[in-house]
Amino acid sequence: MLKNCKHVFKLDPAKEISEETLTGICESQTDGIIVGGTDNITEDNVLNLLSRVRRFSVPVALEITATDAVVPGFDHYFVPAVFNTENIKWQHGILLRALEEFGHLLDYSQVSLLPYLIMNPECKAFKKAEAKEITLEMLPHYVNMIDKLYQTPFIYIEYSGTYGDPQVMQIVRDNTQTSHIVYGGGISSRAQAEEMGQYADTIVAGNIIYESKKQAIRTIIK
Ligand code: 1GP
Repeated sequence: MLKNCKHVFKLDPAKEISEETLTGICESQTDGIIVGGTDNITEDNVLNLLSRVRRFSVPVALEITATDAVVPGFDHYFVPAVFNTENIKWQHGILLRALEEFGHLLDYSQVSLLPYLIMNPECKAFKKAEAKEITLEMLPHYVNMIDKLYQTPFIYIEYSGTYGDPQVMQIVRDNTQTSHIVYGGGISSRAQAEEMGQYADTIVAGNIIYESKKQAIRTIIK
């Protein structure tokens, strides 16, 4: 999943969502759903959301942020790894501990690493991951490290909660050869979706779902 998605919605298991909104989101023209969030992710709320989304035919992936809330039955699993942190725990430390515990149960064909550059210093994920601000001068080096040295399938430019800087996305695009670029943060209109969609292979809309279903659906681009 994601490689063939121009637009995905991110649903947060810790947030309430009405049946009407969920139905509108799942029956929309979006290419997929990612279930993921930063705080209060539990096995119960993930399972509950999965069973509600599974009534529809839209593909659904889990972004694993809590190792005790991994639930079978998703189409794919993403393991986030923050690359602009100096605390290795947030890049691969937690992942290694999870592999130690659950590695024997994993089907690696269903799991992808999702390398993040967190660009919004105000967002929860930035603080939680002890992320470090990336200057425009340093940005190409981060992108080259991920795209050309680690050669990861994805690179996720995260502005969670705020709309990002198109200049940043232009630099990311210009320096990426093979990694699939994902953009997320503050998309609440068609114009923003189209603008970020010029640089990113996939755009992610999250918060807007909980503000206005109608506006959320307008962010879908093909
Ligand atoms: C969050 O990138 C996603 O991880 C989407 O961001 O919630 O700001 O739309 P928003």
